Amino acid sequence: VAPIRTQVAIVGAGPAGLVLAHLLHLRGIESVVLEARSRGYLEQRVRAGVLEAPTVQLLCDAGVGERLQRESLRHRGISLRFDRTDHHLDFVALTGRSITVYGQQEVVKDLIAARLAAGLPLHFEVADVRLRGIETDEPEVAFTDGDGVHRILAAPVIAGCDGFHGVCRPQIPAGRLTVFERDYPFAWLGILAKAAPAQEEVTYAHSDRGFALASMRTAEMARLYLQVPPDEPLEDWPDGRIWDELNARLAVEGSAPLNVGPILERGVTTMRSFVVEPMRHGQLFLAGDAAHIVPPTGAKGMNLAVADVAVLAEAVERFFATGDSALLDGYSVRCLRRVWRAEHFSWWMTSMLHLAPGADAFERRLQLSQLRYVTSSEAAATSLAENYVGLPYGS
Ligand code: FAS
Ligand code: PHB
Repeated sequence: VAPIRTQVAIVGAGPAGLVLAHLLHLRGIESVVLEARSRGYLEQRVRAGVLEAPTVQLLCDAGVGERLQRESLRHRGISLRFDRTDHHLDFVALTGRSITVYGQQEVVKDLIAARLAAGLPLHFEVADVRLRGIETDEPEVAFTDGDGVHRILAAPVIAGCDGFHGVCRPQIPAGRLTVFERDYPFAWLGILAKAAPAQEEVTYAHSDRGFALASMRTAEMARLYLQVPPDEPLEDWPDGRIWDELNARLAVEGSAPLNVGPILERGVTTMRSFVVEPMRHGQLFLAGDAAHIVPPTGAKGMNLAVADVAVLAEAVERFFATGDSALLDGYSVRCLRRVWRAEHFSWWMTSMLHLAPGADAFERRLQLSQLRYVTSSEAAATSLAENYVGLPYGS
């Protein structure tokens, strides 16, 4: 079968791959997206929930923010709970910007719909993806399509948007990458429940029983998380125990108990900080989780993926328009500035809010001092706020 030829081969149809494909299309650059899973799987997978202001701006400017504008929840800030008290941080008052709650799968749905409506190539359920010649000017992606046909996709630029467990990063010779990694001695047990959120805004709780997070997807759908030991078996957590523990950790003076409802989805997410440098090898450019992972405490994961591909789309456009590869050559360094800012912020929020097993009294006092400081000093609160709402691109 003759090779498919395009300008950019995109492996992975998560937020990184789909936003990249759309941004390239707006710039008149052709791409082909290869995705291992089915459309149905992608559109129901519950993951990130909070969009930074720059992410919302980018999606709206790119013409894929219409349903987001209509259906998302716009929040002024977040709450931190500790010392049995609720402390609200008003990001709008502190930074002039707000945050948006809109499930990652909703963003994915909107982008898939836009891609298919434009009749642009997006192959689901591909298998055996293998990169060839990434160190040459004519790299290729070999794969088996959804009908089991072996295909070759030839493109001068390959975008590895296939997530942490993808195949692109591992195809870079080990000696050419530096890995920075930190594992955490806890994980998050997350549930999606058909129950009205009991809090107005996203609420993080630091308690002597451990961390909890009360978020939401809609006015009828709550999204809640509990800190648990790493690889905690789900069967140790029947519904009743989940709700009791969430209530115990989130309770503060005068707070209402959570509304209980059927749990529609549950899972344990490992906590990890991870970055590879550089985010590029030859004509392969890594973006999103394929290149970096943050613990979800700072709600940065999906937002970083979008920020990476905003840089990559501009660099690719310059390359095909003028043959000038300067922006492509600067892609990794430019992305890593924002990546490391988000890595630090996510590590900092995680360290401040979680009760690490074996943490001694000194560490616990430091945590409480930090929590009291960020909720009493305008300077400290502004620092948290500007990182949470999202620093401007390129800062
Ligand atoms: P993704 O992993 O989203 O997308 C990669 C895509 O590539 C997938 O669709 C995958 O099927 C595909 N793929 C993989 N291998 C392939 C192959 N060989 N061939 C073709 N396709 C292939 N972030 C937050 O901010 N808040 C959260 O609460 C949060 N919760 C999370 C919960 C879980 C369980 C996980 C795993 C992640 C969570 N994240 C969260 C982080 C998450 O949102 C990521 O940051 C975001 O999905 C990154 O987007 P992508 O880089 O596109 O990677
Ligand atoms: C979510 O709503 O899924 C969510 C919110 C805030 C986080 C992580 C996840 O820090």
